Amino acid sequence: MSKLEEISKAVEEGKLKKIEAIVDEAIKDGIEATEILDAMIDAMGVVGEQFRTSEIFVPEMLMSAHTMKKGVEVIQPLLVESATTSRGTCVIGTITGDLHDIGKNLVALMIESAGFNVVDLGVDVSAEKFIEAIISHGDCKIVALSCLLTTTMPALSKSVEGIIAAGLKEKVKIIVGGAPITAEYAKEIGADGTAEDAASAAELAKTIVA
Ligand code: B1M
Repeated sequence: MSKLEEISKAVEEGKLKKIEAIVDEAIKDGIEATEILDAMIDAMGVVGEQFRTSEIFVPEMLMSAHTMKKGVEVIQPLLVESATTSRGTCVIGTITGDLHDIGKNLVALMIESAGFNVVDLGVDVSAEKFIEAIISHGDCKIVALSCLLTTTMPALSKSVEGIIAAGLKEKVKIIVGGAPITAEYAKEIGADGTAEDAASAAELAKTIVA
């Protein structure tokens, strides 16, 4: 089995204690951090499918999530390039009712790497909290909202609506994303853009404030 296959298997099986050592070995073998990340993301796709078909349940899904988070911690320094200039602040969070944060954390990491100061509000973030954070960070240029559940898409729409109603559309660009979010939906709810993955979100952040 290749190192990348070992990494995928460890995430799929939630081998929290083993992941650090396997990822370390992969780095020593010269495997790129982005390849390691892709292997872990693919593994989470497998886990999602197993959950959907009731082969596994929430506790197993959670162990895989913890394992992936640990793996990401190991490669994090290799993913983040040190930015020389500050492009302003990006406030980021996962919306009300939604506890998924692995994708949001990757988006935060990549946006930071693109030269933004990132203020991460965590998960289950209300419209009010997003608004407060935008106002309290004078140089806030972007607010990034992550949403992973179809059931929390209405909360995403409400948050965007709230940010616009608070008169903040002139101050910040609103970007939204997460597996169920399409470009059409982002436009429909009044966001300035969306991206499919963390690297594209960072590219979008750079171009949208330029
Ligand atoms: Co949940 N879950 N989960 N879950 N979970 C999904 C999302 C699901 C698709 C699984 C499935 O059924 N196949 C499904 C949603 C179905 C739907 O809505 N259509 C689901 C469900 C149903 C649930 C619960 C309701 C299960 C239950 O309790 N019965 C429950 C809800 C809890 C809640 O949030 N209120 C739940 C709980 C959990 C855990 C807590 C166990 C755990 C999360 C742990 C954590 O995040 N700390 C979990 C996990 C791990 C998953 C899956 C397996 C993996 C998610 C993940 O981390 N992927 C997921 C299945 C799947 O995704 N295939 C699933 C890896 C990550 C890198 O990708 O998050 O997509 P992702 O992020 C990507 C892009 O989406 C994008 O970039 C990221 C990086 O490339 N992106 C953005 C994300 N945010 C962005 C923001 C942007 C731009 C791009 O701009 C701002």
